[in-house]
Amino acid sequence: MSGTSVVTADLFEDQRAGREALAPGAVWLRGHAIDDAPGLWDGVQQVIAAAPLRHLITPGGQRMSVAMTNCGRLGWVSDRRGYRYETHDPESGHPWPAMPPAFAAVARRAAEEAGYAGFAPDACLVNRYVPRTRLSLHQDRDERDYAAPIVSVSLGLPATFLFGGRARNDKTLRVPLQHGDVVVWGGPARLYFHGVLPLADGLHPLVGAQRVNLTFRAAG
Ligand code: MD6
Ligand code: FE
Repeated sequence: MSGTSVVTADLFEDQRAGREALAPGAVWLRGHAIDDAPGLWDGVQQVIAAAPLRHLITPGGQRMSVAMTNCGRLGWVSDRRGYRYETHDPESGHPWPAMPPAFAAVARRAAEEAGYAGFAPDACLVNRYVPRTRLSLHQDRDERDYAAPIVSVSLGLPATFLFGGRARNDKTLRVPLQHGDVVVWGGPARLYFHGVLPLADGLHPLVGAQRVNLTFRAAG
């Protein structure tokens, strides 16, 4: 996969420290959720106790290497019938666990910081990566309304996030996401292709030998 390293000079940089524009509408907020991370991590434990992580099957029949679950009114699911949001966990038949209040507060604050005031997510997709897990280039386009941004919070091991463009084979930036980083993504970049390179080995003091990514969406 071709790519360009994210070095400061490549980016349109804002005045504020820790804030880098990836494209019009997409902002990387370095360390924005670092103080919230322990509380978010507690919430992740509660969510996965109620709705265990699982490897979904793509419509093409492949088992995803990322393990996923959800909280909030809607949850993202994939199976042979396609990708969609559902109110109930298909594994248990129960509604997805409620979104912990701290989750929505962090997502709302990050969105506002990025220029998207009033973000009210109804879905939080929890993605768990262990070493060698990757997420191939994709667009997030199963939400009903693309006016709202997506807010992505990284916990645990670092990962290289690939940030492309409108077309699948557009050049990609490589964004080194760390524990506590947030990416807010909307407007003209809302449908840009993106993915995650295979996770490297490591041990994070809070999260262990894994990376957990939370993506908040206004899905329905
Ligand atoms: C991840 N994130 O970082 C995967 N999608 O683990 C995504 O696929 C993603 O970070 C839409 C917007 C932001 C993201
Ligand atoms: Fe995505």
